[in-house]
Amino acid sequence: MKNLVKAGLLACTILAVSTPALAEDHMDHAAHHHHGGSAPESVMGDHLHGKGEWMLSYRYMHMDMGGNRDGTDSISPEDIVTSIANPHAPPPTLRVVPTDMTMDMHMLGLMVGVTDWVTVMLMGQYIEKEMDHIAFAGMSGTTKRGTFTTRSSGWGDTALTALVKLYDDERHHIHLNAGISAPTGSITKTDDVLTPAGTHPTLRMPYAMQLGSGTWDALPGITYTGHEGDWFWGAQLGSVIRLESENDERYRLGNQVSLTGWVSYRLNDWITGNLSIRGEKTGKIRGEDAMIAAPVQTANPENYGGRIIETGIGFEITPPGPALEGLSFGAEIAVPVYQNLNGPQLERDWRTTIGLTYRF
Ligand SMILES: [Cu+2]
Repeated sequence: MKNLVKAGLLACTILAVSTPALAEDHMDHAAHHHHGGSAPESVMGDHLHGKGEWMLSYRYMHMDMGGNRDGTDSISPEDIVTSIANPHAPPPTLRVVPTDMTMDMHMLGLMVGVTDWVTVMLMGQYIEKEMDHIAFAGMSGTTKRGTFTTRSSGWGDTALTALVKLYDDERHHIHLNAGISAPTGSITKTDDVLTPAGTHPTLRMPYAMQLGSGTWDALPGITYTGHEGDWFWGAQLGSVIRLESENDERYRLGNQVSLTGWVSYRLNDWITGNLSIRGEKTGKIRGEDAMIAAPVQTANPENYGGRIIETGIGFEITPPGPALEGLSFGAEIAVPVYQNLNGPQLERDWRTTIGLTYRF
C-alpha cells in the first residue's frame, strides 16, 4: 500500500515537471475524443453529451476489505470476541468475526443528451459479495469453532440521474447531478452460517451483505471540470440521501457525502493519466432489522459508516482514428490513506475500477 502511494507521488511529480507540449494540436481531440473530462474511471456523471448523442458503458469494480478497525485503530478477532458487547445478548460479547470481504460490481450505464443542457443517465448494477468469518466456540473465550464464508449476489439498486449544465465556457464546466435511486436490490438475502455451538442454520445476512438500501434515495451532487491544453481537472461533490425513514425491514442505511478531486494529463493521442483524491463520510444505520441478530459486529447498526480518504491513480485509453471511433477504456486503482470507522468494522484495503465506454 505504501508503495502504491509512492508510485502515485512519483507519477504526480513526473506529470508536474512535464511541459504540456503540443497543447494546441490536441485541443480538437480533447473536444471530440475524450469521454468527457477525463475523470478517473470510478467517477460517474462527470460529463454531459450533446443533444442526441448516446453512450453505453460497462464498469467493473472490485473492492477488497481485510482486518478490522475500531476508529483508526486495528483490532484483532480475539479482542473483538472478548471486549465488544453483543447488543443481542446472550452471549454477552460478540462470538463471530468477519476477517475479509470482497465486493464485485458490474455496472451498466446508458447516457443520452436530451438537449445540449440536459443529459440523462441510467445505471444498473449486478453485485457479488463474499465475506469470510471466524466463529469462536461457546459463550466466551478465544477457542475457535471454525471458519465459514457467506455469499450474496444479484441486481442492486438502479439510479436515474439528470445532469444539468449550469455553466460552460472554453475552459470551465459546471453541472448539477440530480439523481434518484430505486430500491431494486434485495435486502433479504440469506446464507448458511457456522454458530458458536457448531450448528449450521440458514440466516438472513447482516446489512453489509445485502444488495440494496431498500429505500428510495436521492443522489444530489455538483460537478466542476476544467481543461487547458493537455491538462484536465475536476471536482465532484456527491451524496446519497435516504428519502424514507425506514425500508420494509424497518431500518435505513446511513446518508453519505463524498468529495472527489482529480487532475488528468494527456500523455499522447491515446492515453490520459489521472490522479485523484476522494473523501467520503457515511452515517450509521438507523433502525434495525429484527431478523439480523447474530453475535457478529455486522449485525449491529452502530458498526456502519465512518470517514475514509482514498487516493487513486488511473488512465484512460481512447484509440484515435476511425476504426475504433467512440470507444474508450479506462482503469483506476485506489487505496485509503485515512480510515476512521464506526467500529469494529472491516477496513478497506484497495479497490479497482475498469470500464469500457462506447459513444454513438
Ligand atoms: Cu457519457
